[in-house]
Amino acid sequence: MSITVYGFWRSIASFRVRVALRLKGLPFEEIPIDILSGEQFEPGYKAVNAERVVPTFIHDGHSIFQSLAIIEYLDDIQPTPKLIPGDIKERAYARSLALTTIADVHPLTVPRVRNHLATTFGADAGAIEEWGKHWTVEGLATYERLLAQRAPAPFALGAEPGLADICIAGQVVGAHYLKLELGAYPVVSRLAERCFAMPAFATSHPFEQPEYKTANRLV
Ligand SMILES: N[C@@H](CCC(=O)N[C@@H](CS)C(=O)NCC(=O)O)C(=O)O
Repeated sequence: MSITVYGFWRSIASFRVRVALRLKGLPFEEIPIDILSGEQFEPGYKAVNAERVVPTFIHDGHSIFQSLAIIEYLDDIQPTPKLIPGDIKERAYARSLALTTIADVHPLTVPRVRNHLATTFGADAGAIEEWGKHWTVEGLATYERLLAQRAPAPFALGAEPGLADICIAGQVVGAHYLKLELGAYPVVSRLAERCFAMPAFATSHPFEQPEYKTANRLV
């Protein structure tokens, strides 16, 4: 089986896919697309992913985009360990926790939004950073409220990490970029610590990617 991921070291959506692949023990090659310098808009990449975002996942020549769709596909082609529960109520809960960041929070902080704030509304670097902090904190606070209603045991849905944990850990990665204090989100923090104690999560963290280590940059 051949797996290629077009991704970027800093991309939280790419992080989600890297973790899922590593939890499943599936080897892959990652091709970097620098979304900060605009490589996602180049014609060559448009042919790979017409949405012009990362990640794009290629399995034996078949292309899939959107991290949630990719992780669901991975659960289909490699059923163990299962990242999405079989029980329909649990599955819906896992997807709900996942979509909190995938659909509601993370899209507010991506480069195309930050660039639009600068070019259309004249936001300077400080204002854009505040914007990112605001939505990242909103995401953490939302997860803290949600996890207060059903405590992780020890992961969001039970004994093993899955889709929901991957997404919550990604939200915490956003906090790491912005050097946010996590003390106000103890349940989220403990869950993230549990996740990042696992090699699949730790080695997928943006700060562990070779491009980050060489460039040593945050933006
Ligand atoms: N919902 C998508 C998010 C895709 C996305 O927005 N990716 C970001 C990086 S995390 C990107 O490529 N942004 C490019 C841009 O904003 O121009 C997923 O989960 O895969």
